[in-house]
Amino acid sequence: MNKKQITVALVGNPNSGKTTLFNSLTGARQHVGNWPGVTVEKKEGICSSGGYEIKVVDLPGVYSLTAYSPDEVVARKFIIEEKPDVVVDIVDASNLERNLYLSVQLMELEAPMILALNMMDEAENRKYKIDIEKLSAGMGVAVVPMVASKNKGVPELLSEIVKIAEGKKSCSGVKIAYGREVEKQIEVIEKALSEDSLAGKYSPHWLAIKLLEGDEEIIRKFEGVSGVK
Ligand SMILES: Nc1nc2c(ncn2[C@@H]2O[C@H](COP(=O)(O)OP(=O)(O)OP(=O)(O)O)[C@@H](O)[C@H]2O)c(=O)[nH]1
Ligand SMILES: [Mg+2]
Repeated sequence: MNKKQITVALVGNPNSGKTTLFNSLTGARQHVGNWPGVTVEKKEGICSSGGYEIKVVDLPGVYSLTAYSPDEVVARKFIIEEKPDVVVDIVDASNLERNLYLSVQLMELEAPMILALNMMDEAENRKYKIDIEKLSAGMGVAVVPMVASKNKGVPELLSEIVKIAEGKKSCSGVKIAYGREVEKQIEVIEKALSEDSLAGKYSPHWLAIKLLEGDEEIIRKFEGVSGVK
């Protein structure tokens, strides 16, 4: 029987536990190389759950999805261009506020995502109390508490991954509002972009935000395209 396939990307801040989770999910079924064109490590592995063969990709650790480092470019390019079925955002629960900055940027990409709230043991040691349901409702995504180094939460995460892949759960998070003035400008740019060929591949809304931010990689993509400078 041919197994159904899902691609899952693991993304998160450096040291949030991505590789620990990757190893726990994929065991020996993994290989390591470099991303095309850059000497940034590329790790891929396979696992199975709920009748699916799940390809897991361990993306480089990043604090944001701007284009300042090859790591950030690799991570966001994979999410935008390869369109993984599920993006697992690994968040260090003992550093929640700093880690959620990347989560918000992922939500902007409108990728189907799950928040893996890792290092719950560390958070508990520090007596942090995190209201999982409130966090999930506020972000508009599933939140799975985990201790990846002890394989805790891994079955629950796999079950959420399968639910999203089967379309049983909405998952791209709440829409970020930037205030009336900025939203107005986003809309103007978005409209101007809607005819552009890049807008087929990237979300026009996201492109508009990046152009307003002065994102150099995105500006370069538009150079030479008439009408947008
Ligand atoms: N206490 C605790 N430690 C963990 C947990 N998950 C991972 N670690 C440890 O945290 C450290 C960093 O984990 P990694 O898996 O290497 O983190 P990473 O996100 O891959 O890091 P980069 O590849 O540098 O971005 C390791 O020493 C892990 O053993 C957890 O849930 N609790
Ligand atoms: Mg790693």
